[in-house]
This record gives sequence, C-alpha cells and structure tokens, in this order.
Amino acid sequence: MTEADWFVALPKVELHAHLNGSIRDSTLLELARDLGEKGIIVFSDVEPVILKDDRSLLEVFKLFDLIHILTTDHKTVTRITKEVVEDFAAENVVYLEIRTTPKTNNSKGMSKQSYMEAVLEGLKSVSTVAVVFSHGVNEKNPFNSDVINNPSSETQEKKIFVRLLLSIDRRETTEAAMETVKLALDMRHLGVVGIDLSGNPVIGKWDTFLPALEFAKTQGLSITLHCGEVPNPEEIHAMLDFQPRRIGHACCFGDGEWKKLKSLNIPVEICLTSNIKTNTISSLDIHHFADLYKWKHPLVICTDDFGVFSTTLSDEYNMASSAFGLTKRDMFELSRNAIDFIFADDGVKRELQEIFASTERKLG
Ligand code: 6MZ
Repeated sequence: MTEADWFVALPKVELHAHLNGSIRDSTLLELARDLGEKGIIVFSDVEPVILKDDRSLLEVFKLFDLIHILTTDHKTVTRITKEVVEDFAAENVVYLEIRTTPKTNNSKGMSKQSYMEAVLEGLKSVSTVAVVFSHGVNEKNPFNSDVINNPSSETQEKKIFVRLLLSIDRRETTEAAMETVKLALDMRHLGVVGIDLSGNPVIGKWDTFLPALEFAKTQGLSITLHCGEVPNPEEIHAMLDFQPRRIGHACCFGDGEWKKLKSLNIPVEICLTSNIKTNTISSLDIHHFADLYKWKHPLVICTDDFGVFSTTLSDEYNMASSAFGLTKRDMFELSRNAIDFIFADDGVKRELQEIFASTERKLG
C-alpha cells in the first residue's frame, strides 16, 4: 500500500466542511457553463476565477459570492450535497458534519427552510454509501431505521454518519441569525446538531450574533465559531469567554489568547491547506498545529473547503504527518481522538469507536 493509499484507508472524521466550499471544480464549471449559455454570466470571465489556485482570504469571499450565484437554487443545492457526501465517503470519512448557511432567494422561491429541505433531499439521493442520519427518520424500514437513503446493493455495506450544522454568515443581522437558530431547533429531529458562525472575518460585530448564539446554547445546540482568522484580540477573548464547544482556525492568536484557549481546553478545528493558501499562516513550519499537538490540546484536522482549496481530508492527514514528523500510529490516534469532539450523541461515538477498532487491526 502506498503512503497516499494508507491515508485514504485511514477512517476519518470531518468536522469543518462548508457545503458550498466543497463543490467539485468540474461541477462548478458545468454550472457556470450553463449560466453562460443562458446569458446570465460570461463564462470566459468566470472560468479563470474558478480555476485559480492561491487566493487571499478576501479573494476567497469574492469567490463564494460567485459560487452562491451558481448554486443557490433547490436542484443544485440537492446535487452538490449528494456529491459532497459521496466524495467524503469515497476517501473513508466515516463521520461528517457538513455546515451550510441557509439562504433566502426570492427569485427562486427559496426560503432558509426550503434551502435546508434541498440539502436533506441531497442526503437522501446519495447512492454510493449508506447515510446514517438520524434515528426514526425512516419509520417504514424499522430494521434500518437510521439510514436515510437507498444505497445501491453493492455499496450498502459501507456507511457514513452525517450531521448538519447551520451557519450564520457574519453579514447577517441579529434577526436573520435568530431565524437560522430557530430553523436549527425545528430541524433537530432531522440531524441538525449545531450552529457555526462564519463568513468574512472583517465584516460584522460579535455583539450582533451573540443573542442568537446564546439562545442556541440555552436550547442545547452545540456551537462552533470561526475564531481568530484575522487579528482581533477583543473579539477572540469575547468568543472564548462564550465557551463554544469548538472553534475553527485560531490563526491570529497572541499569548493571552493562547493561554485562555488552553486553560478552557476548547478543541480547535485545524485547516492546514486553507490557512496556507489564504496566507493566514505563512508556512507550515510556523503553524500552531505543532504547539497545540505538543501540549496535547484537543484538535482535529479538517478540510474547510476541499473544492476551493483543491485538497482532500486524506491529503491533509498525509501533509500533517510529513510536516510535523508524526508516525502512522500518531495519525491513527489523532483521527480516532476526533470522535470525542463530534456533536452527535454517545451512541454514534460508540459506533465510531467500533469502526476504528476494527480498522486498526486491518491497517496494522
Ligand atoms: C470563514 C468561511 C470560510 O455556507 O454557502 N466560509 N467563512 N472562513 C473561511 N475560511 C476560508 N470558508 C467558507 O458555504 C460557503 C460559506 O462558508 C463560509 C462563508 O460564509 C461562505 O460564504 P455555504 O455552504
């Protein structure tokens, strides 16, 4: 088995993946070509933007505005959800939390709720793997009551657990953020387990989102925050004081922020390629992964936006192993430890532990 194959075979847990950042380039180009033919966009202007490799953090958000023009209708949301889950399953991701920002698009008759219904349709249409979703969804089939889709007969042995996080975009108002939280509460029985705060980190103020996040927390939703993608000590301290269950990135922390994070023991979602490509961190040898790992701080390796950054979770593990001198045994344990930080319940954690135990024997 080659090095790369070993990292694909390693069972993995993905906890930081944005739906619209995880679209295949080929799908984006196809959607852009379609809109070009309809005269809605000029394909030759858009093609180089989609194919560009390195982008600053601010350019990434311009790309998301373009992606949202291409994807925000129900049929496309369903299609990309299906493809994203199938792509993660193909590289042995056994538990996936997908996060996405519910969107309103009046011209398409889309509400935040109908957007999320389109996401659920996507999960149901996955055909290459059994999507283990939420207990009681499929009451007609009590023997397989938590599989939401109908995988083809050759693939039904393979399974992926999927849970959903609803993202609040930093451009949103307090009311819009609250609407997202209420939608998440209504959809709890459909596998929604938490809330994420994301979007352009130089836009929006923490106080705008705090009421909705506090409400979510009191209602028992789990919260993860994009924290410290740009230097903003005041906001970072306020976010840590809120005590989310996880944070993403933690790139621009100073000594005081590290001290607080470590004393609170809040797990960090680490996205290496994303941080390097957006130049949020200038090179892997100074990446905070090394220090957090050394201190045994809880952390989990994630992709962020595998389409936008042309990576895979297997590549991220492989890269971390070579950049930080970690053995395969270390990487197996790192992957297994991620189970502790998932937002799904203990029953799922136990099933994941079993999957890791049985693969451990095979992988050696
Ligand atoms: C902050 C990010 C992000 O929600 O439309 N998003 N927010 N930092 C990042 N690091 C590069 N990557 C993605 O997926 C796309 C949205 O996710 C957030 C942005 O709000 C982006 O518009 P959804 O599925």
